[in-house]
Amino acid sequence: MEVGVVGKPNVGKSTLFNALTLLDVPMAPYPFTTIKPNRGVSAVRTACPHTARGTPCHPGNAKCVNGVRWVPVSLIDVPGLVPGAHEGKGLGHQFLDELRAADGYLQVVDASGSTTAEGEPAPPGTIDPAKEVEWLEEEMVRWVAGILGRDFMRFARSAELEESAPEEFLQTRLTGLAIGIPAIMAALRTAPIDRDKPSTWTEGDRYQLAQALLRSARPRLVAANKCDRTDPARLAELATEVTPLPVVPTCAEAELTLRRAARAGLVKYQPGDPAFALVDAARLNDAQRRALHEIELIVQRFGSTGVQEALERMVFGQLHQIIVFPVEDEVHWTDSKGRVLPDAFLMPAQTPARQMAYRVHSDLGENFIRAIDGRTHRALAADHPLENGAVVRIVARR
Ligand SMILES: Nc1nc2c(ncn2[C@@H]2O[C@H](COP(=O)(O)OP(=O)(O)OP(=O)(O)O)[C@@H](O)[C@H]2O)c(=O)[nH]1
Ligand SMILES: [Mg+2]
Repeated sequence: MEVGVVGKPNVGKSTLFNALTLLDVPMAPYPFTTIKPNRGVSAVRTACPHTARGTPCHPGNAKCVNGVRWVPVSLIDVPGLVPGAHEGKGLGHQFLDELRAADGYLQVVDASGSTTAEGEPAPPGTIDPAKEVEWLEEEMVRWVAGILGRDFMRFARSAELEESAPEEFLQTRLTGLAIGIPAIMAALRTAPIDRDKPSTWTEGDRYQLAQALLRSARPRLVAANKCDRTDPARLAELATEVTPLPVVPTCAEAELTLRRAARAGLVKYQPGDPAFALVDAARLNDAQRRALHEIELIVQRFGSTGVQEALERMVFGQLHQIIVFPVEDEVHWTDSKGRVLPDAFLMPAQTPARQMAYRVHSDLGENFIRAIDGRTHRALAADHPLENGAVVRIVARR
């Protein structure tokens, strides 16, 4: 699972990325600060099942803090995309290619409207963030339509000669994007084309197909960043204007400061918390005290900095992921070494039990006999769809 942090230059992508990963990639108030993609790991929260049992857990891959499990999610922060990126402007091709493997896009916009399309500063409220959302979709659609359209007639004719199914033809043309057959079938239904005659698909048809494919296979969420400098009425309008995309107001700068202050032991704060507390006010200098007071006002106004919420709405709401806890002993919820709930994995909602077994280990998938639900102790068949928070033992042939 990888989420791409995307948008035009200078909107706060790297600040949001640093806040979410606690890495330290360059950030600055001018465009093209990021010149090559940054990869890092963040985490989303879920209630740890250990709390229901009253026994402590022994987390391996996903730490547990006060009954909250933090499950890893990969992030990629790319350099700012500028108009014409799909034609290679501002190295757009290269950066878009880095996004091929991302499962969804968190688009950061400057909600305060003070950054131009090229990332230059502008007076607040003069640039429309809704247009930015529209524009990025168009760039991405043109990029995918461009991949599809390369040497199109030759490929289309040979697909017709070989009588390839249109979904397979499309999947092969877009291999690097790893789009599944169901999404391709859904896209094919939206375009008024002769499905079996790709040679008759016009440039417009290919654009429409690319748009439908991106919409279904690469969900987006808008982080309305710099919300600290944005009129609340404008935030509400933005949410209406970009419907059906969800919009989460964020203050990446505040989140980064809080996470770093928490790491330094200056404040008590867990990402996503609606408040924070000073550990020892006497240790702070005046500038730190003022900065934290400003952040307190932002957090009070919005309920949080919005950054953790944006990632979680992306992962759970847009990408429909659930968290599953594989165990080797369904009674004690332990692995072979007696560790309670050692792992927590993200997977698509309704993942069949056998598919989950493959995720844990390919041998477990291949030799799958049945799964056992750790709560009800019932046997689950290979195709049983798993639910969020499931504790599951896989029984496999040895
Ligand atoms: N007021 C305010 N400023 C922010 C916020 N988030 C980021 N910034 C500032 O916006 C500027 C740009 O931040 P970056 O994180 O470098 O932006 P970017 O989108 O990664 O920029 P490029 O890499 O150049 O595309 C910096 O001066 C940040 O401090 C925020 O929530 N509020
Ligand atoms: Mg950057």
